Amino acid sequence: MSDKITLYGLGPSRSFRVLWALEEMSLEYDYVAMDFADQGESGRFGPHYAAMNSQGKVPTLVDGDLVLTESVAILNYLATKTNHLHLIPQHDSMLRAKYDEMCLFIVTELEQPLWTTGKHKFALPEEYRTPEIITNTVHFEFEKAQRTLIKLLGDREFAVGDQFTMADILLAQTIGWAQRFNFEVLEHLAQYRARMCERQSFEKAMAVIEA
Ligand SMILES: N[C@@H](CCC(=O)N[C@@H](CS)C(=O)NCC(=O)O)C(=O)O
Repeated sequence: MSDKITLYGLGPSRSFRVLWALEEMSLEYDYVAMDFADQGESGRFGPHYAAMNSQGKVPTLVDGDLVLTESVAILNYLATKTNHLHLIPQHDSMLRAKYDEMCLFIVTELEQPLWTTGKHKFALPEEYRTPEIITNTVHFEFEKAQRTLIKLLGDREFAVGDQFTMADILLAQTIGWAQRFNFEVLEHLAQYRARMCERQSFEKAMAVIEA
């Protein structure tokens, strides 16, 4: 088994969070771009990939004997592994609580209308898709989540505390997802994302998915 980290991903999807993080940490890794159209043995439902990720989803990260499949768990693992970069608060329990609050808000509130849209546009089997939900409901929910997020962010430069953390990768990728799906993104959040995307690590991760 390779001692290099391997990331299985797909374009700007949630796996991009991990790709960006790997670039931020300057870790060596192999990137495997999944072909979701491949329904065969080497595809996402084939035995090799299914043994690592039983849902056939991305991201999957392999680091030695460790196989991890949830994007936030992967970000937190990598941040802990490279402790010296301070990409996750570890010793200040109040700051760590705010970090957890932000990350959980992003995945349980902000991301959900976006994922509902994805599910009802392409991810669910056709007979389970409900088109009405993605014309109205999701936009109402996303707007509400954005208003709360702006309160959580206050006038800070970063998602949590006073420095860049994995929460910024999570948040900037999620706002980018909303823009890709043509949701109306409030100016404060669009500006925040534009600032985060000025990082070299973002440019490098983009170059990987565009290669
Ligand atoms: N909670 C998981 C969600 C993973 C997920 O749903 N990934 C999407 C791409 S963003 C996927 O692979 N979808 C394929 C499917 O649902 O069949 C995470 O954050 O890693």
